[in-house]
Amino acid sequence: MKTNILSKNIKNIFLSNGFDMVGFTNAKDIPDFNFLKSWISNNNHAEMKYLEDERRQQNIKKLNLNFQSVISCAINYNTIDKNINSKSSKENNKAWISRYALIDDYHKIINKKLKSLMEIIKLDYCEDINYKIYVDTGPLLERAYSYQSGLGWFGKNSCLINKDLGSWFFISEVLINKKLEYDQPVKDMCGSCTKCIDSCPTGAIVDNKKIDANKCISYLTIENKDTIPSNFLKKIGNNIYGCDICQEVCPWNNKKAKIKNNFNWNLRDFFVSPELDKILQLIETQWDEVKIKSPIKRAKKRGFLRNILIAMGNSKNSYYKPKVQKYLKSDDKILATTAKQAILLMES
Ligand code: B12
Ligand code: SF4
Ligand code: SF4
Repeated sequence: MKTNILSKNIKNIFLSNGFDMVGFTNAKDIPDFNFLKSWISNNNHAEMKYLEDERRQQNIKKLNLNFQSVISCAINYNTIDKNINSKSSKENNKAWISRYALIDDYHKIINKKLKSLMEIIKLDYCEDINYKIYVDTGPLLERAYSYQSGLGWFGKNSCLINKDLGSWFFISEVLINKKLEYDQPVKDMCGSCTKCIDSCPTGAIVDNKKIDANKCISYLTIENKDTIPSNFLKKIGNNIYGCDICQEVCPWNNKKAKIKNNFNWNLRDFFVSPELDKILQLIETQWDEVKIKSPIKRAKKRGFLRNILIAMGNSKNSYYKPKVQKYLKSDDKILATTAKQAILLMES
């Protein structure tokens, strides 16, 4: 099949089956490999050792010599009104859970969807297509390829932003052994804005487009398996799972981002601005059910409880004190230490 026809067919099939953007780029060396190398050597990746895998810094031809193209896809997950979370951030009895974690875990859903679409393409158009799918599931610099495929530009907060969708979208990639009609990167539209840098509570945006994960609330509340370092306790505020602040303030999300209707990814209402005592009780008593198909399982029960205790401390509401004090005697050292930290926060 001719390159232009295959390209058109792939785009049509993806766009009519739940993807909001699709773009293509070729297998090539990109300057981001060097950026990643120096980012890692400066320990900006904190304890995320998996990011050191050198395949992330290499041309995709090193994975398989036959790979010629990257199909980059995006799914808009902007399911809730933009003000819901922002309002809750100012109410001290409420918690804030990142938007992407309010719905089903994207990894499995997108992987399955891509696999079935690639099998259709194989069957209908191109039997000898070989492919490999990435949805945050392997060593691939996903944002860099999506940028090369024209899906958006790197905001100063390092998120990929599109002028219609803002940055509320998941990305995924399919590497294939076929040439396609390639797209071009889009222009950086941040201009002189610095809202994300100015709003980041922990100063984690250390340079234009550069995050120090050691300071990022998303890292501290999800990936970090230890206690929260003392200098970040207050700054974490009521963020109990991930952080959306540098996206919430972005004008491309505030004014222009499309809301996705009829999105069947099981929005968990009980995660939208939950009251702190309700979410504590839910996690304490129903973790095994709540974690099913949810991205929150990544923090594990202990990590989630740790984050809630800190948010209770930051609320300074003495009503929560007995709930926190209960953990002072926990056999789990992380939770016992966190309870101490939370009481100090409450009393400070
Ligand atoms: C590790 C990781 C994290 C870490 C580190 C984040 C980071 N900025 O590096 C932590 C845990 C902090 C994190 C947080 C979040 N993450 Co995350 N994360 C990843 C992951 C697995 C790898 C990212 C990575 O390689 N980082 C290393 C840095 C160096 O690369 P980068 O972030 O892509 O940044 C590029 C730019 O910085 C650019 N660049 C900057 N300056 C310069 C200068 C030059 C000269 C050049 C050439 C390039 C360049 O180069 C980099 C490489 O292209 C990706 C999935 C994947 N496999 O790619 C998801 C991913 C980036 N995360 C995602 C999301 C949604 C989030 C959160 C919003 C979750 C949340 N609500 O809490 C936050 C956002 C925080 C933020 N502002 O980035 C989405 C982003 C979607 C989008 N529209 O951008 C991804 C793509 C997952 C997905 N498949 O959809 N994440
Ligand atoms: S996710 Fe939060 S902590 Fe991380 S860079 Fe953005 S605003 Fe800062
Ligand atoms: S807040 Fe401003 S600087 Fe930051 S990503 Fe959005 S447009 Fe760019």
